[in-house]
Amino acid sequence: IVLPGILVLSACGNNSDSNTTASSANDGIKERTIKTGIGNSEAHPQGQGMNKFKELVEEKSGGKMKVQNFFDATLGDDLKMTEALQAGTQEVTTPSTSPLVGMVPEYGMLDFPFVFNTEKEADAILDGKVGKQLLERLPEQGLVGLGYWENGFRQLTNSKHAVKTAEDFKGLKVRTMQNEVHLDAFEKLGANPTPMAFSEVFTALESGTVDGQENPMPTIVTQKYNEVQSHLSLTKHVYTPFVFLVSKKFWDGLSEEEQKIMREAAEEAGKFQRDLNRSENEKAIKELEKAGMKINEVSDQEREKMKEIIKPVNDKFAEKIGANLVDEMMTELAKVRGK
Ligand code: TK8
Repeated sequence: IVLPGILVLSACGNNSDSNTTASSANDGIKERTIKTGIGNSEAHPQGQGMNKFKELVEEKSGGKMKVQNFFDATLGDDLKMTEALQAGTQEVTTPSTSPLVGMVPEYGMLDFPFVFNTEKEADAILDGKVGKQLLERLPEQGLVGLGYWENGFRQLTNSKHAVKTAEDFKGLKVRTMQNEVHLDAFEKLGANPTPMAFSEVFTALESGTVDGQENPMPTIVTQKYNEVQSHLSLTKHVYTPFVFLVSKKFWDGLSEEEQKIMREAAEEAGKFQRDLNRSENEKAIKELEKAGMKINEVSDQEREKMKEIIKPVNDKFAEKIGANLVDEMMTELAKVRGK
């Protein structure tokens, strides 16, 4: 009676021993707290997406993995939070790719104005081979990318006049993201660009440090830029994404099961976030019109002119970034367009 008992016990001991020593990365789900931060408000589709991520991680981990969301850049702006991920003092952030070009220069190709015409085109590139290659540049920077969420097509607001033609950009002081491509493109159009972190934008508009800014509709409406901006021009000049980032230091300590939970939650919440973001566009325009903003469309012909003016900027950076990857993006885009 005693012998079999001992055998069973020692077998158990051996098993759990080899589990913890040989590969602790495989032993289930631990109690963890995941601190996330974003620049936008909780009401923004990005904030709603983070709430969805929290819900999914907590559900999939049976409540063991807890997500703590911080909004409104309370943990810092995109660049600062990304650096905190590298240092391992914050676990997750979903910044715009644009301010990350100092870490991954290749992300600059997503900043080329007038490259994507539709969200479908953006999805095809970001979820396809090109987007994946860009994610592969992240681990050497201490970051793990779990895919792309949507910031969206950027539109221009300002306090001076309606921007209907390429000439109308002349002399406008415009806040841009901290990104060389955006800076050069606005300069080429004759505007006076000032790069600035996101959390400083409202005050800069209010004080008149800058005349205008550019962001997708959900941001314009949730940041209440209409309180300090009279004109909204639907320039749709560039599509910029968010990238879902995890600290590599944190990621490497997770078990396979925990990594799977994070991956699935980021992806599912991302689908939810993109849908929500897209449904907000029309609503936001109506709301801002009601709030008294003067809104104008920009004709395709004028957008074409703007594109021509900016072309040398795209060409210059394509060479800097690596023409091969840019060519691959253009070839993929042509396929999506059926050309
Ligand atoms: C939020 C930013 C913002 C971006 C910008 O952290 O800076 O204008 O569009 O949404 O990523």
